[in-house]
Amino acid sequence: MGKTIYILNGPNLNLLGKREPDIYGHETLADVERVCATVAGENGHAVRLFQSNHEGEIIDSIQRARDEAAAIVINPAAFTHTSVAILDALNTFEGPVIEVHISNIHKREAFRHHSYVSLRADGVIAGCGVEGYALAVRRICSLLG
Ligand code: CA2
Repeated sequence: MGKTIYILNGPNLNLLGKREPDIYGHETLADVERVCATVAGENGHAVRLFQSNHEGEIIDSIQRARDEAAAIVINPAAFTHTSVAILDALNTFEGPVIEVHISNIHKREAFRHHSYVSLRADGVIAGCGVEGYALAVRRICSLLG
């Protein structure tokens, strides 16, 4: 039976495609949702995309995923590098988790090199642009079977 994959996005990613295209590209979150829905649909699954600028709302969505989703793709944005609370929430989720970064965080400032979320993630994709989200959904589909 088809399962739901949550695609969670942290602060400022609502600006995707609208600012700093040299780093984050021209595609918007709506484009990301469309491509991810296509990949999931080809495998009999569905996606739900969520973005928030607020840490607590991201934690709430991870807690909702415990009841509503079989897997999580997450780009926690700047919270990647700061949030033990998001790591704790992800640790309560039992399905596969893939962490995505549009830019290659390891090629950027040193403070972006550490990720709390990587301590939980089953896979990490960085530096593949927004295509990284589709790659993550493809991987999730393999893991879900
Ligand atoms: O590369 C990524 O996906 C990041 O998670 C993006 C975060 C950054 O803090 C991480 O270190 C790496 C920033 C998201 C900001 O998104 C924007 C999108 C368009 C225009 C401006 C900001």
